[in-house]
Amino acid sequence: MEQTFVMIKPDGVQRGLTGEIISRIERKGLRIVAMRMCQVTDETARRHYAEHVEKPFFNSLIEFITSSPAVPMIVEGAGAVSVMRTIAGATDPKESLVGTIRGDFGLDVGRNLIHSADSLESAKREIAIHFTEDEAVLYERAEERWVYE
Ligand code: DAT
Ligand code: MG
Repeated sequence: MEQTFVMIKPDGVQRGLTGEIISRIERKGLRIVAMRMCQVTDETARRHYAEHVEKPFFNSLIEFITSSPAVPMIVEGAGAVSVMRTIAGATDPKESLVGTIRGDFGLDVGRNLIHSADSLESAKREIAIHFTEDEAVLYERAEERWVYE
C-alpha cells in the first residue's frame, strides 16, 4: 500500500470545506492513517516548500500556509500519490477539471485548498516533516474487501 502526504490548506478550513474534502478522500476508498489540525509553523512551511524558495510567490505562499489552521494527513491506498493528485486537480483552480477539489471550489492559484505530494519521494519527505512515525495508525477499513478485488 502506497502512502502520500495531503494537507487541507487554511482556505479549505476557513471555508468550511474540511469535511467535504475528507469525505471525497474517504469515498474514493483511501484510508487516512494520520491527521491533525494545527497551525503550520514558519519553519515547517519553509521545509515543506523548500523546492520553491527561489519562486516569486514563495513569501506569499509561506505567509498563506501559516496564516490559519491547516489539516495535514497521511493517506494510504493503491496508487495513493497519483490518485490524490487527480482528486486534488491541477495547481491553478481556473484550469482544474470540474469534479476535482480545486476545480469545484477554487478560482485562484494562491488559494487552491489542498496540497498533495507530487511523487513517492516527495510523499516520504513531506510525511517526515509533518509527522513522527508513531503518529500513523495501522488498521484496515471494514469496506476494503469491497473496494479492492
Ligand atoms: P502543487 O500544489 O499543485 O504541487 P506547486 O508545487 O507547483 O503546485 O506549487 C506549490 C503551491 O504554490 C501551489 O499549490 C500554489 C502555489 N503556487 C504555484 N504556482 C504559483 C503561481 N504561479 N503563483 C502563485 N502561487 C503559486
Ligand atoms: Mg507541489
